[in-house]
Amino acid sequence: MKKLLLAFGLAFAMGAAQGQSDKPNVVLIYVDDLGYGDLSCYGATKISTPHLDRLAAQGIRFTNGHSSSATCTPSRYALMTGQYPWRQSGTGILPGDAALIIPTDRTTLPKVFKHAGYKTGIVGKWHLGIGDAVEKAWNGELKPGPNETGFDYSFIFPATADRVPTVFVRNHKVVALDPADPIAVSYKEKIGNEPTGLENPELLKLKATPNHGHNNTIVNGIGRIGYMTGGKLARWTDEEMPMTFLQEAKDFIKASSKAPFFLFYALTEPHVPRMPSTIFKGKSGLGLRGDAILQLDWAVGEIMNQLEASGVDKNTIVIFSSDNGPVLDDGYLDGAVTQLNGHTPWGPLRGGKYSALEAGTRVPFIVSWPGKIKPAVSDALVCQIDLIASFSKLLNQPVPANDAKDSEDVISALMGQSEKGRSLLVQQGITQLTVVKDGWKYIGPHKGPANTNPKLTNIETGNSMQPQLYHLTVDLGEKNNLAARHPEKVKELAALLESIKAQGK
Ligand code: NG6
Ligand code: CA
Repeated sequence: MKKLLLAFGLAFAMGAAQGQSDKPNVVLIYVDDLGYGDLSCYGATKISTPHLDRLAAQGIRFTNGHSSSATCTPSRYALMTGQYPWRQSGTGILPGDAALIIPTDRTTLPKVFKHAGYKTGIVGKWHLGIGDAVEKAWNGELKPGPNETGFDYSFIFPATADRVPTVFVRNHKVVALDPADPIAVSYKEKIGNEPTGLENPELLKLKATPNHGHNNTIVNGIGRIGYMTGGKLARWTDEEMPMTFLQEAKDFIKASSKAPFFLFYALTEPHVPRMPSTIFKGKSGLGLRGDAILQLDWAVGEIMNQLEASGVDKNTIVIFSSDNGPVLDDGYLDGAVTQLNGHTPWGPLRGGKYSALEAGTRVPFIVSWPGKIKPAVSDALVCQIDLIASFSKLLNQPVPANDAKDSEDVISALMGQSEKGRSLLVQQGITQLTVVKDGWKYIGPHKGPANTNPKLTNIETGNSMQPQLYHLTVDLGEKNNLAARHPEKVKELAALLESIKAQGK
C-alpha cells in the first residue's frame, strides 16, 4: 500500500509541475434507505440494476461496508465528521426545521478536500439542520448550513422528502421563492389553512398508512410530516425533484472538470414518499419502491455518462453507498409490501432500517476508480465514518488531533490494496449500540419490543433481554446466538463497548 500511496503522491507532484492537477476527483453517491439486497450486483433477482452492476464490476464491491447508524441523520453526521454520532446528543432523526448540528469549526469530509485544493459541492438530501435555531429566515439568508461546514456550493433540500419545507435551497436561499408568498414552517401546530392529510384525505394521491402520521400539510397530493404555508412556487413536485438534483449534479461536474472536485450527490430514493418520474412508475413490478430503485440506478448511469462526457471518468473515484438499511412500509401505502413479489431488500441479513441487527447498517458499498483500482469483491470491514481519515491520508491532509476521532484510515482497503479494513466497529440501531470485533458481534440485553411497529415498518429491532453473540463470519444471518456458549467473548465485547463509549467522555 505504501508503494501505491507513494505512486499517487508522485503523480500529484508531477501534475503540479506540469501546471495541472492530477488529484483524483471524488463523487460520493449516497442513497437513502437502500438495502444490502436491493441491487442485482448484491444478489437481487427480482430487480435489475444494470448501471450499479457496471459500477461494481469495474470497481470494488464491499460485502461488509457500513453506515454508522440505522437511520439517516446520525449516519450523515458520522460521514461528515468522522465522529460516532451517539457521542453527541441531538443527532437523531431531525425535524425539517432543526438547527445545524455540525459545529462549524469541526473538520469535515468536504473540508479535507477543500484544504487539498478541491472544489466541493453537495447536491441532494441534507438532513443535518440549517441555521442557529428552529426559528429561521426561510425567506432570507439560511445559514449556517452546508456552505459553512465545507461545501463551496450547495443545492439541497433541508431534511427528508416526507418532511416540510418541501423546497430546494441553493447556497443560502430557497430556490424560486416569491417574496409575496413567504414560507412559514411549524412542527408544533397547524399553521395557515392549507389542507392536511388528516382533514382532507380525499385530496391525497398517495395514501398514508392509517394512524402513523404523514398526515400534516399536503404538498403535491402527499401528506407530509410538519406544517408549512407559503412558498407555493418554490415547492418541488416529487416526480421532478430527483431530476432536478441529477441535473444539478451533472452541471457541477461539467463546471468543475478543470479543477479537482469533490461532489456529494445525496439522492432521496428509495426513501418515502416514493413518487418517481412517470417513466419509472410501474416499471419494476415491485411497486413504487422498486420503481424508485430503478430511477436511482438510472441516475447513477447518468452520472457515469457525464464523467465520461466531461473527460474525467478515468480520473474520478466514485463511491456509492446508502445511509441505512431498507424499510418497506415507512408510512405510505405505496405497494412496497403488497407488490414485494419475493424481493428481499435486506438480502441474507436480519433486520432493516432502525435495527441493531446487520441489515440496519450493512449496506451496498462500491468504490470505483477506472484503471487505478482493480475490480474485486472485498470482505474488508469498512464504514462511511472512515472516509474522512482515509481521504486525509490519500490527500496528505492531517486532521487536527481532536477531530474525526472515530474515523479509521482504511484507504488501502478502499483502493483494493488490502483485504484488511477495521477490526472493530460500533453500530447504532435506533435503540442501542452493538459492537463487532474480528467477525463477532455483540448485542447487549435491552428492554423494548422485538419488532418496530408491527402495523408499519415491522422490522426486527434486535432487542432482547438476553445477551446476543453472533459469529458473522460464518453466520451472516445472525441465526445462532452463541452467547451461552461463549460467556468469555460476551464479557470481553461488553467491556470493549463500554470502553469505546467512555472514550468520548
Ligand atoms: C420516521 C418516519 C419515517 C422516516 C424516518 C426518517 C414516521 C411514522 N416515520 O420518523 O417515515 O421519515 O423518520 O428516515 O413518521 S431517515 O432515513 O431520514 O432516517
Ligand atoms: Ca435514510
